[in-house]
Amino acid sequence: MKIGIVCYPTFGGSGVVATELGKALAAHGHQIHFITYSQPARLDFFSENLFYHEVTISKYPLFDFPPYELALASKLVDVVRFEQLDILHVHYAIPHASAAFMAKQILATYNIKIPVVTTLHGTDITLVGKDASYSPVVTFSINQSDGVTAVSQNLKAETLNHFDIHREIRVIPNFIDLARFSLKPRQHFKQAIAPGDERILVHTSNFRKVKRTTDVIRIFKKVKERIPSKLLMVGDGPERTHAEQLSRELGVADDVRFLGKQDAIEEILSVSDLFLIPSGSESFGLAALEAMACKVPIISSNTGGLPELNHNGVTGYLSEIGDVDDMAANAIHILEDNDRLEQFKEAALNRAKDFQLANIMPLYEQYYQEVIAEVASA
Ligand code: GMT
Repeated sequence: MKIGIVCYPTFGGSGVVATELGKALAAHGHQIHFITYSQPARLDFFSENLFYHEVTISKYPLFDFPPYELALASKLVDVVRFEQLDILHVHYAIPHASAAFMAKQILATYNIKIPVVTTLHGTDITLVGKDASYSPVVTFSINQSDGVTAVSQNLKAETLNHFDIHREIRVIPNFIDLARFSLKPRQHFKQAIAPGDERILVHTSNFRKVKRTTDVIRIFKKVKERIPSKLLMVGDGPERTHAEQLSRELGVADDVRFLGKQDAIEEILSVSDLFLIPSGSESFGLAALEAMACKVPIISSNTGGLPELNHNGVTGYLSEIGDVDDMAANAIHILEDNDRLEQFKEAALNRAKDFQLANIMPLYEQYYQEVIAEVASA
C-alpha cells in the first residue's frame, strides 16, 4: 500500500507512535509518505520505502496565526495526487482530521477518492478536543473520517461519552519494538547513578501539568525515607522548574537527577527498578509500556487506559490520582524485597510482550484494507 502519515513530529507520544508505525510498515514493504511540518524526531535515516514531505507555512505579516491547517490540506492534496496514495492516516484529531477532510473534498473534484483513517491519541479528546472552541470541529471530522481508531478502550469510551459520534471506533493499542526496548547490561551507568547500590526510580514525560510531576517528587521523598534510592527525571517541559523547586524544598535534591530530553531512553530504563507515572489523565501510557519492556514495574494512577496496561498487583500498582501516600506505600512494597521485585519485573516484561510491534502492526494493515475496500465500494 501507499500510505500517507500525518502527525506532530515532536517528542510527544502520538508522534512517536506515528513514526514508529510508518517505519515498521515501510520495513514490511509498504511505501510510506510522512507529511509533517518538520522531520519527525525518529526519522533520521534513509530507507527506500520512506518519503518525507514538509508542510511549509507562510509567515505573511498579516497572519497573527499562520493557517497551518490550510497549508497541510494543500500539501495533502498535492501528495495524494502526485504520489497516488491509497490511504491517509492522520494521528491526533486536531487539526489533522479536519485538514484531511478538507483535502478529501478537494481531491473529490479531481475524481480521486482518498480514504482517511484518524487515530485518537488522548489529549486531542480528553483535554483540548473537549474545549468548546474545538469540539464541533472535532465531532464533525471524526464522523467524516472513513476509519477511526483509539489507543485504548477507555479513550474510545471517553470519545463516545463526550462527542456525538456515529461511527465505529476500532481500538488499536500502542505498541513496542522489543528489539530496541529491552533490558541492556549497563552496570557502569548504574554504578555512576547509584554508587551505594540504591534502588533507582524513574519518570519520563514531557513535564506537562497532566503528568503530575510534583507527585513524582512527593512519592520519591516518602520512598527514600524507608529505602535508599535515587530518582531519575527524564524529559523537559513547563512543570520541570516546579519539580526541581519541590525536590529542593523537600530536601531530596541531591538524590534526584534531572536528565532533560534523552534519545536513548532504553539505556536509562535498563538501570531502573521502578517507573512512576501518576498522571491526571493518560489514554494509554506509552512511556509506561517502554519501561515494562525493559523489565521495569509500574506505579501509576488508575486513570484512562493505564489499568488496561498495568495490572494491579502483577505488573505494578494502581492508585487514585493524587494519592501519593498509597503510591509510595506500593513502591516500598515492591522495592523492599528482592524476590518480589524480580517477580514484578518478569510480569512487567511479559505484559509488554502483548503489545509487541509484531502483534499490533498487522491490526493497522488489516484495518487499512477494510477501510480502502469500504470506500471503493461506496
Ligand atoms: O501527553 C503525552 O504523553 C503526549 C501525547 C501525544 O498525543 O503526543 O500522548 C498521548 O498519546 C500517547 C500515544 O498514543 C499515549 O500513550 C499517551 O497516553 C497520551 N497522553 C495522554 O493521554 C496524556
